[in-house]
Amino acid sequence: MSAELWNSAVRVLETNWSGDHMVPSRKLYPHQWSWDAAFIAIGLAYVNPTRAWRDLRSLFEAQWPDGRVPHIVFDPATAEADYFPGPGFWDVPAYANRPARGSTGIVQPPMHAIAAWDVYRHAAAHGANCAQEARTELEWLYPRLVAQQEYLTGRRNVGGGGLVSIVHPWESGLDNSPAWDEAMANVPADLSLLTTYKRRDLDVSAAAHRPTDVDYARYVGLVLTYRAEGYDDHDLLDRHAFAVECPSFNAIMAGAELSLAQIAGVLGLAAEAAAHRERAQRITAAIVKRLWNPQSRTFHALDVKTGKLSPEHCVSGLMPLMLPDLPAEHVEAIMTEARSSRFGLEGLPAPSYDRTAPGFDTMRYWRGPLWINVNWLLRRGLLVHGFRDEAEDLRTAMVRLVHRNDHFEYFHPITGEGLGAPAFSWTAALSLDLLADRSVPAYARAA
Ligand code: 2M8
Repeated sequence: MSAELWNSAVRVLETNWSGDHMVPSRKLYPHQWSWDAAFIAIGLAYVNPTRAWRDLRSLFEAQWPDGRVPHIVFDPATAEADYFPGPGFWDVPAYANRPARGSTGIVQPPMHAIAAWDVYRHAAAHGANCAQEARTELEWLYPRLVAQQEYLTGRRNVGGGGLVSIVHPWESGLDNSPAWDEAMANVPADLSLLTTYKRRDLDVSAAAHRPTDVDYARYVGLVLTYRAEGYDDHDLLDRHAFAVECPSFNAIMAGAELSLAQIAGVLGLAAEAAAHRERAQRITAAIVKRLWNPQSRTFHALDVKTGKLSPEHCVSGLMPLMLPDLPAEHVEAIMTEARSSRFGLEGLPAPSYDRTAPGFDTMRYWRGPLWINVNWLLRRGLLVHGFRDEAEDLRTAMVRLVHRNDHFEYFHPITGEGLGAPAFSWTAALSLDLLADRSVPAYARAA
């Protein structure tokens, strides 16, 4: 099974390589996506570290002068009609040496430091040349990764409590999650926008899997207001209709600081390494303070505009498990939630949304189906806190699922059937990592 899965994953990554970057899927997502590039690099490191670095470099070459890393870098060779919302819709001005309309103006979770550190660790296994290349790439990336963190902790500290606010559900990567429902209900839904702008996702995938038109009208409206201000972040709390602190995004922020600490250590920057570790602790403490609900005993998304926590139990609530400084009480609570009938880590990996909720939808994306990337993060959390058996069960469940059902974008949370785009890059890349890497993160707590 391992060799078969390995070879099929390598084939997917070969097919989806576009010269200097990887597309998530040839048909549905024909450009480069930010957090996809990070997950992809982690797996690509085993088979072609040069491409893994190239993918990360392509993305960071499109970094904005203010430090933000755009959620999509557009491929100029791909027609506007091949993805909506495309470059013309985002209408991003030229910056640095990049032409206008080269990217979007929003971000995605900063997974890249975690990826860079993993690629670096694995590159050494490919011999001296790859180790030298890894060192050079790490040096190039480090200040850019730091600038990304500074943008997010600075301009995006909309709530003032030390956490990042996302200003669009697409920034979470968990786009259509019920975690945003309450906050999104306050965003105007102008359905007439969908006569001006045509959705393309419905041409290539089933409507039952995708967000509704009302959701899309809100998505489009939020971009239009952000775009109208030149994607400027001043007074977002008053000006912008959506500002939410997501437990998953912020856990990745803190995880990135821990990886930056490792990277700074390798680069001989001891004082910076200590500062990164401190920042990780501060973000962890802010997640506990701001996003924990002692009644539901899980982490929720916080609507910064209303000050209310979302009532929904989503897989994003389990993500703070990846943080080594999470207090024992919260670790235990996440484990209870992860083992419960809501997310039940039995046989199949965890679904994106509470199985027991009335709105649990086995087909609609991020409202029930299960994803390999979030389960990969969950496994990391299990390893960080010494839950070796559960981590191994989850690893085998993911490997078995992909082997049986192929490299789909996401999977049916009851039958395991592959859903969404086939030949999906991060599923393939993370399968390679799941087959190859049994190591525990360096900052894991002693078991
Ligand atoms: C999905 O998001 C895009 C918008 O960014 C879409 O629905 O068109 C999400 O699953 C997101 O997490 C992912 O990065 C992207 C590309 O795989 O697809």
